[in-house]
Amino acid sequence: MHSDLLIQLQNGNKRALARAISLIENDSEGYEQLLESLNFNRNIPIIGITGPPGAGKSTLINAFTKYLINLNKKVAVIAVDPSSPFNKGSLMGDRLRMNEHFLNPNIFIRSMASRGSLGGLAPKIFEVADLLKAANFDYIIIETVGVGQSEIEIASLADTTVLVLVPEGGDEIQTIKSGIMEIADVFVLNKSDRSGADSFFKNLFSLAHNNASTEWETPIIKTVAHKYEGLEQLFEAIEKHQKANIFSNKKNLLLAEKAIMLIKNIRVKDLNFEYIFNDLKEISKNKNFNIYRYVKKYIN
Ligand SMILES: Nc1nc2c(ncn2[C@@H]2O[C@H](COP(=O)(O)OP(=O)(O)O)[C@@H](O)[C@H]2O)c(=O)[nH]1
Ligand SMILES: [Mg+2]
Repeated sequence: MHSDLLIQLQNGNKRALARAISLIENDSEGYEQLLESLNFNRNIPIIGITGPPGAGKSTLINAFTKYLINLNKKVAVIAVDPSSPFNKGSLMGDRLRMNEHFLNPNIFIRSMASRGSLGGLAPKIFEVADLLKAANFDYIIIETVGVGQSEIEIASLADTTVLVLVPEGGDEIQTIKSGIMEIADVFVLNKSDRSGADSFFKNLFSLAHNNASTEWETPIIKTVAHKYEGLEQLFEAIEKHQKANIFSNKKNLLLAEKAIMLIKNIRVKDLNFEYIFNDLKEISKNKNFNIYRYVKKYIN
C-alpha cells in the first residue's frame, strides 16, 4: 500500500504527487488501492479549457494561473498533448511560458499524452484529476486541443467547460464543429484586440443565446490573454457557473458518465492492439474469416 504517498500528497508534496501520477499512468502495483483510498470532502472545480489550436488557450491559462495565485489559490494545470508530431512546437512554447511557474509551490504543472485515443483525452485523466483533488488544490485546469473527440470528452470531465474562440474567419462562426457550441459553459472570445472582434461577439451572442429554454445563459468573456485582460471577468463567470452547477442535474449526469467510462476502461484493459493487429493480419487471410466470430472469443 502507498499510504505514505497518500499522506504526502495530501500535505501538498509535489514530488509525491508526481510519483502518484506516474504510478497511475503506468498501472503500477498498488495504484488501484491508492485510488480507492482517496477521499473527496472538498468541492474542487475542474475547469476544462478547450478550443482550436492557436486560439490562445495556453497563453490564457498562463495568465489566469497568475491571477489565481494572486488570490492565494493553489492551482494545478494539466495539458493534454496530442501525440501528433504537428504539435511539438506549440508544446515547447507552452513549456517556456509556464517555466516561471514551475518553482512556485502553489502551482503544479503536468502534461499528459493523449496516447492512442485519437484526438481524445489522456487515458488516465479522470484518475489523475481525482489525485489532484485529493492533493488539495483549489483550482484544477485542464487544457485540451480542440481536435477529434477531446472537446466532447473534456465536457464529461470538467465541472466548467470554457471554450476559447478567436475572431478569425470573420463572421463564420457557423464553421465551428457542430456539437461544440453546446458543450461550452463559458465562451471566451480571446484576441479581442483583433479587428472584427466586435462583430464576431455579436454573432456569437445571437448564436449562443437563441435557446431561451436553458437554465444557464452561457456568458461570453472577451479576453486579451497576453495582456492579462478579461481575467477577472473570466474568474467571476467560472465562479458563478460553479454555484449554478451545484443545483443542476449536470453533476449527477457527469458522475454516471464517469462511472461508465471507468468500467469500460477496466473491461478493455487486457485488449492489446498490437496483439490483435498481428493476430488479425494472419487470420483475416482466411476465406472464412468473420470478424463477429473473431471478437466473440474476447467476450465473457
Ligand atoms: N493578438 C493576440 N494574440 C494572442 C492572444 N492570446 C494569445 N495570442 C498569441 O496566439 C498564439 C497562440 O497562442 P497559444 O496560447 O499557444 O494557443 P493555443 O494553441 O490555443 O494554446 C501565440 O503567439 C500567442 O502569443 C491575444 O489575446 N491577442
Ligand atoms: Mg496550447
